[in-house]
Amino acid sequence: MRGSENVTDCLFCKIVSGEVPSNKVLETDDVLAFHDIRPQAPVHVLVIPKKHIPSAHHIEASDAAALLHIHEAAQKVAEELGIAENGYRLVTNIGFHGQQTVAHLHYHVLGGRQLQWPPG
Ligand code: D5M
Repeated sequence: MRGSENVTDCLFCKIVSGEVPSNKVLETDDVLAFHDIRPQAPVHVLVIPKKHIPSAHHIEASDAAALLHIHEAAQKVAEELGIAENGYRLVTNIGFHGQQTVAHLHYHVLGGRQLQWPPG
C-alpha cells in the first residue's frame, strides 16, 4: 500500500507542529482535532494522532493507546459540538480507492444533518 509520504512533507504533521495553521477544537499530548477546511456537513472535524501514521492500514499494536485517545477525542468533539445526541459518523479513508488524500491517519467526525448510506 502506498501512503508513506515523507513526514517532513506531510501536511498534517505541519498542522501538528503549527507550521500550517488550523482551526483547533481539541488538543492533548498525542491527539489533535481541528475543523476540516472543506466541510461536508455542518460539523466536520478531523481527529489525528500527532504521531505520523500513514493510514489505518499502517496501525500497529504499539499505537493502541493513541487509538483509544483518538476515540475519546472524537466523543468529546461530538459532545462539545452538539452532535452526539442525534448521532454522527466517524470514518477514515484508506489509500487511493478509499479516496484518502492526506497520508496521515485521520478520522472524520461528521454530523449535524442526516447522513446518507451507502457512500459512493
Ligand atoms: O481527507 C482529507 C481531508 O483533509 C479533506 O476533507 C480536506 C481536509 N484538509 C486538507 N487540507 C486541510 C487543512 N489545511 N486544514 C484542514 N483540513 C484540511 P481524506 O479522507 O484524506 O480525503
